[in-house]
Amino acid sequence: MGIVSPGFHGRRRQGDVKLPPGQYLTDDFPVLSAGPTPRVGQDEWEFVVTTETGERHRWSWREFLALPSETPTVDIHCVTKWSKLGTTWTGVSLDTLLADVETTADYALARSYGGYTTNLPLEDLLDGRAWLAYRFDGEDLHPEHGGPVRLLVPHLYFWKSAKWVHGLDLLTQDEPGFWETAGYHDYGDPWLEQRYQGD
Ligand SMILES: Nc1nc2c(c(=O)[nH]1)N[C@H]1C(S)=C(S)[C@@H](COP(=O)(O)O)O[C@H]1N2
Ligand SMILES: [Mo]
Repeated sequence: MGIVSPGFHGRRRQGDVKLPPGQYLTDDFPVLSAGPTPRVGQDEWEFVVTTETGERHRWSWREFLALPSETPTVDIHCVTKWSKLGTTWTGVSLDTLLADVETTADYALARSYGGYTTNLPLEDLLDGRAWLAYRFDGEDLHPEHGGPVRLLVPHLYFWKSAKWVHGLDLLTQDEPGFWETAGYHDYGDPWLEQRYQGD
């Protein structure tokens, strides 16, 4: 015991960590919400995808939980400059949810209970890059962190990961959401430091 081979890929040491530009590490899990925390019970929660033709696909909590889940471990990066590494979630991949949704849309607008919205290209929700997460660190997702269900899109700044997510509008034209309308970047790639419009 005690010998770690050079190829060991377990817990990353501080010196090995590559953070996006301008970010610092935190072990805390800060809460960032633009308004009060909506209390959405699992029984009333539903997820609704509305396509560009107005077709609606909906999942109740029960139907949602019956879908195959994944347990991704990912790094998250907030535009206020904290990053948290190796966070583990349980959720349903958007690939799974959108598998039978027919669409030619290029954009998505996520809608949350409470009115928050955020936009992203539809392709950024696909190919194993986005989940509807309902557990964090082995426990039901806490309401402050978006429970019962939040969007998790770790390759973009964390404002794109809509808490208390209620649905997705699939759109043929990009439509800015809450923070994007307020001057934040339309796409928000942390590695390109796309914090604000014009970055
Ligand atoms: N519905 C909703 N989702 C949201 C927000 C919000 O205010 N409302 N804030 C965003 C921002 S700016 C960040 S950094 C993360 C924060 O998630 P956390 O509170 O779980 O850390 O949620 C994002 N999703
Ligand atoms: Mo944020």
